[in-house]
Formats: sequence, C-alpha cells, structure tokens
Amino acid sequence: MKTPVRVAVTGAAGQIGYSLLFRIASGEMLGKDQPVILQMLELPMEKAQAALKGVMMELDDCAFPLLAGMVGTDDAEVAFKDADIALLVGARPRGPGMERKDLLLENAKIFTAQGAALNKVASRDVKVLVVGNPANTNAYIAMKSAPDLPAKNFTAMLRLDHNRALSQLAAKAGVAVGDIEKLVVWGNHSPTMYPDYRFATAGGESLKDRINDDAWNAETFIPTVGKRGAAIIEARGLSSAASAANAAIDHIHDWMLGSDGKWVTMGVPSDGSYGIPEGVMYGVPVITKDGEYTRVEGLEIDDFSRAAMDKTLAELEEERAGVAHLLG
Ligand code: NAX
Repeated sequence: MKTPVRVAVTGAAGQIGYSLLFRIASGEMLGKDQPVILQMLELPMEKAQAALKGVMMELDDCAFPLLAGMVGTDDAEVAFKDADIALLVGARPRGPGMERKDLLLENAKIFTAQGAALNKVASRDVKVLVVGNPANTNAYIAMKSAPDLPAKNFTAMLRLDHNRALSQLAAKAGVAVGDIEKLVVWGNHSPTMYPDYRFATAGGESLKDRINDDAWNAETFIPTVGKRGAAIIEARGLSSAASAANAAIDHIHDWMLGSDGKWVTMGVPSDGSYGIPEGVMYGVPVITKDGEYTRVEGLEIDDFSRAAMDKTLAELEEERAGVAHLLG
C-alpha cells in the first residue's frame, strides 16, 4: 500500500467542494491505488462548520477504500499541516454593491494568511492550485506570502477555460474532444482570457486550416469561452461547480501523473517568456510529467494574439498593482 497523500481543500463545504472531495477520495485525482488523507478547511462560522461536518459524514458513508483519514477544521495551520497538495477553493464572493477593488483586497487578506500558513506547516514540496477567484491574483498573493516554498509550485486554475475551449472547438470542427491536442488558453481566468487554437490539431490535422474561419474565432469562439461562466450562472442560477471541480481534478491529476506529452493549460508564475513579465501568474501551455510542468516554448505570437495576450496581461498587472502594498 502506498503512503497516503495529504490533500488540503479549503472552502470544503461549498459547491465546488461538494463535487471535488468525493472524486478525490474515490481515486480519480491521484489514481486508484493512491490513498489520500483529506484535510478540509472552512470558515469558523457555525453554519460553515456544521455543513463541513455533514460533508464529512457523507464521505464516511461512501466507505471509500482509498480514504485513509480526514481532518475538518477552521484553522489553516491544521488544514495545511504536512499537506502534499493544497486546493485553495474557498474565497470571498462578491457581495451586493462590492467593488472589484474591494473584492480583490478582501481576498488578498485570505490568501496572504493562507500562503503564510502553507509556508509554515505544509510539505516543502506542496503543490498548490488556486481555484477561488480572482484565481490568478490569489495564487500570486499566496506565492508571495510563502517565500520558503518553491514559487513554481503555486498555480492558478485555467483548466476549466481550457476544457471549455476544447468542447467548443470539437463541436465546431466535428472532431472528438479527446483527439484535440495543442490548445491553450493564455492569461487570466476572467473574460479577458485568450483561447488560442492556432496550433490545435486533431489526428495530426490543423484545426485552424480545417475550420478556416477567422470571424468564428474572433466573434464566437473567444467570447463564448470567455463568457461561459456567466452563461452557466444565467442558466443554472449558480456558478459552475461540477465542471470546476472536474477541472481541478484534471489539473492536479496531470501535474502529478503527467499529461502524456499533451499540452494542458496551467496558470503559472511567468519566467519572462512570451513577453509576460516574470512572476505574473499567467495561463500558458505546459507539458507535465512526474510532478513537474514544462512550458511549451517558442510558439509564434502573431499580431492578433499579441493584442489579446497583452489585454489579459494588463488586467493581471492592474490586479497585481492593487495588492502590491500588502505584499511588502
Ligand atoms: P461557494 O460559495 O459555494 O463555496 C465557497 C466556500 O468557501 C464556502 O463554504 C465558504 O464558507 C468557504 N470559504 C470562504 N472563505 C474561506 C476561507 N477564508 N477559508 C476557508 N473557507 C472559506 O463557492 P464555490 O461555488 O464552491 O466557488 C468557490 C470559488 O471558486 C469562488 O471564488 C469562485 O468564484 C471560484 N471559481 C473559480 C473557477 C476557476 O476556473 N478558477 C471556476 C468556478 C468558480 O467560479
């Protein structure tokens, strides 16, 4: 039997948590032979803690053979203790009349504290995925607040956007989702993101050549992917949860177990390539293997793409400037 992997999940009693935890415990994230210990964090409020208790009761009731232990807590240092993986899902939602700037600052407080707690108690090799919005900037804040941990281990979730783009592209091109390779979503997890299918192939065939429709790209594909979150809220009355949990599973699964040479999108601290200033948490194409990701280098950036990539970068730089005073 393998040694259990400690997986911390924040916002564990929320909607995404409710989809995510059961799939982690059933082995879908780390493999059907990998036991896990779930370390779940929720707000101290009675309602949140009671809901967390209920989730833990249901986890018990699944009798998952791979679930080697559970911790439920309102203390980040307990939840992150020796964590090998941390899924930071809980975040402050936008309240009525709340400005974007206030939302950013409220979340900055949460992710500064959680970054510091990870720095103090997590495994020195902890792999962090930030899902809670604004995901890229929250991941940047957590990374900056954890100076003793490798910066490259802090990532933001762009995988939902990547998966959304895959489905849209598959439908347009009339190919199977699983056959598509070399797709990427650049930038921020926000409507400014840039889904880029210029390099995408299916069965070795270029999908750009197959579709051959620039108007579809600019007027349908990019806005549909960018506004998909809002479309789900309008249809469901609630934000994406199962698909977000699924994307988090995909992100960590591929990071830990490898993407088999395929490109996947991860929000990672920039190394300065593609004109993205160093440190900015930006969605880029990566190939993953054995717990490491490697950027896909040397892709040609045409004028249309440059403009789209700069637009989403400008938004990230603005967010970064908005929290700079908190990060010393
Ligand atoms: P919910 O409001 O259902 O759940 C969030 C949970 O987090 C709540 O139970 C709350 O008590 C808890 N929480 C809040 N602050 C906390 C803190 N400081 N420590 C521990 N727990 C805390 O939201 P849900 O639908 O689950 O979404 C969670 C986050 O994911 C939101 O910020 C949402 O905007 C974000 N999303 C990000 C996506 C992405 O692709 N990056 C897509 C889906 C989703 O919109």
